[in-house]
Amino acid sequence: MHYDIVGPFTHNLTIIEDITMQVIKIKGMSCQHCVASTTKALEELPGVSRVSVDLEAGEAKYEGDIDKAVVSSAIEKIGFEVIE
Ligand SMILES: [Cu+2]
Repeated sequence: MHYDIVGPFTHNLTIIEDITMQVIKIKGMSCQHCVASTTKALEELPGVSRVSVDLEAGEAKYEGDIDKAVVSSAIEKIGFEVIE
């Protein structure tokens, strides 16, 4: 019996990469200083990388498989709120 594992495996890797890119909505950011604090707080979390914060959208994107409660508390610690 022959199984072709190469095709499906490669395909799954692409899907996993999409899933690990997280988007959260943050309330309270009003200037570039807030963006910098938020970026720093997220980058300091273990396993988080490729952080990008959008001030106008009130959004942060990051890559990483981390409990959202940990992310929320890190954001709350610097004075903002994760609303989504
Ligand atoms: Cu600010």
